[in-house]
Amino acid sequence: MTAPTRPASLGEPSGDVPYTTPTWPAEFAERYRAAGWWEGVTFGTMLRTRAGAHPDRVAVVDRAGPGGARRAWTYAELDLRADRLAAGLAARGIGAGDRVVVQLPNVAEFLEVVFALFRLGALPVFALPAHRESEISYFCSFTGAVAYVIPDVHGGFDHRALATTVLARSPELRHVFVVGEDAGPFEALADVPAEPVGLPDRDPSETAFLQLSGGSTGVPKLIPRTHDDYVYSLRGSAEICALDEDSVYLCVLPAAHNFPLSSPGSLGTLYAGGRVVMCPQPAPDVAFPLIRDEGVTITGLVPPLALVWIDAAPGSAYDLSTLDVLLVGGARLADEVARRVRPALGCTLQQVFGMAEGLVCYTRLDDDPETVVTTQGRPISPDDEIRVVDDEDEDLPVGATGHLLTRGPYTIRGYWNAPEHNARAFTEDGFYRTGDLVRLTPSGHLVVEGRAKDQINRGGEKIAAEEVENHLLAHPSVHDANVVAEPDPYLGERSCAYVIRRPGTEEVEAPALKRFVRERGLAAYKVPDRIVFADAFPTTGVGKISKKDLRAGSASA
Ligand code: OOB
Repeated sequence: MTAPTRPASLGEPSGDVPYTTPTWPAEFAERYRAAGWWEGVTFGTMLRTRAGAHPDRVAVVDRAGPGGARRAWTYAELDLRADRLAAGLAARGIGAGDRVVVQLPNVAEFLEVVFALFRLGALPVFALPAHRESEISYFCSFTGAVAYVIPDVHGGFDHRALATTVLARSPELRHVFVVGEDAGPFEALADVPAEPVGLPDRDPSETAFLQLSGGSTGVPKLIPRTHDDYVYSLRGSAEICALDEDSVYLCVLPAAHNFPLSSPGSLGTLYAGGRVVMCPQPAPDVAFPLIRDEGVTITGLVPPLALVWIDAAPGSAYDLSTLDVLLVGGARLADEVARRVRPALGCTLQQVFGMAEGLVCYTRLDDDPETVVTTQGRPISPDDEIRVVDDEDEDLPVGATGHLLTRGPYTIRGYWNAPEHNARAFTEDGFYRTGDLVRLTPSGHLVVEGRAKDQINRGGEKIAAEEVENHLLAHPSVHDANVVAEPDPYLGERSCAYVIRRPGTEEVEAPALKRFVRERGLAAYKVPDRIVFADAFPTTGVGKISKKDLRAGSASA
């Protein structure tokens, strides 16, 4: 167990939540260093080195200037902005080990903020723009966050109002910083930067940030990633996706998610010295002109968006010919859709099967076309250990479908501050139980066949059934609730809540129940797509509720 260290000059961490960060046993850490996977490079140094090598190349472009104007920051500018923001944050008492919830859309400031925090040794906690009071209050209180970074308004939603509510519920939260034109009652991020102060480089083995797990439990788990492990995954991803200084990556998915962040994502692109273009919305009429105008070479999408782009591209007026590679992942891509990528978009498909906990698999650019459309790739690292096991943790032969367990140089050994959950989510010898059902092909590629975890994968957005069930159960007219996945032609899966009403209470209907859940401050994508009222739930032989039967639609009404 290690706790982040901080220079004495910065004073004591302001959050006093005791926490534990399980890490790699010494013999593994030594092995990963000796093999050259962990190079001892921090995010701070990574950016500084690139800025030194080519200060005038553009690092990040967005359309978030006044009236949607284009902004472009060079590597030297991004580097200086990170230093200046770090200095301003330090002057406000934010320092190493502090947690800062970052909830920003796809704007250049996202990178400025995270690199400033990396340089301070403060830990970004990556929230998604869709998160609301329920999620954000939990992140703030669970991590003891001292600051929360938001846009003013995004997608018509006023994040300042959300921050006001969150602030009232989060005793440790002292600062709200707002990106945008109107900070309201809070401080504008633009007013924070100050003359750079000489900050010592961080220890590359310490936790750099907390990423969110898709989760299958009542509350999301937080994933501690170190500079060493994450920078390695960036390097591996950049190599596999053939990124170089001429690469232009379009960040379409929410920037904080692990896929657009690191597979190869914005950070992998900066690792390679390329250019990140922040895309404010995934719709073709927004993304396609950006591809044409910025000469985008590579991007990443979840399967439902890939389908929308495939349908929109053939008749489109926009020249997409610069696009070399489309990564698709986050949820299973149907083979038939995979086959349509090149004919429609004129680019190479790369499937990616990854998880914020670590392991990322890619099909390779030189894999034969059949492998690319029918598998979800193979791991980044020769030191990624893959086991496919049965229900008793016994290894299965190649080709058999079973539970995927994994361990390696960029897969965590435990969630942040969750010892009890860790005992279930990891084997005694440190393999992460992914909850995915996979089989291995003789070539070592993985095929994702299903899922054993209690989760709904709604087009790449993960919903923990238990989290939604708890919100439903809070309604006075609900006796019991079970949330399961059901097939959806566009999303792959959507959520269906089976609900037993409480006898003798007012008879609640589906729209009111959905509204109830939404008003409890749950992100909209977690609100059940469908609610079915039942008199009883199917049970297994031992009397447990059978979600398998519910998925098959057998509740008695
Ligand atoms: C990515 O990360 P998370 O943490 O949101 O979700 C991880 C889970 C996996 O355990 C698996 O259940 C599912 O998402 N998943 C896929 C998949 N890619 C992810 N299931 C089937 N096929 C795929 N290609 O989703 C993520 C992180 C980094 C890169 C890409 C995706």
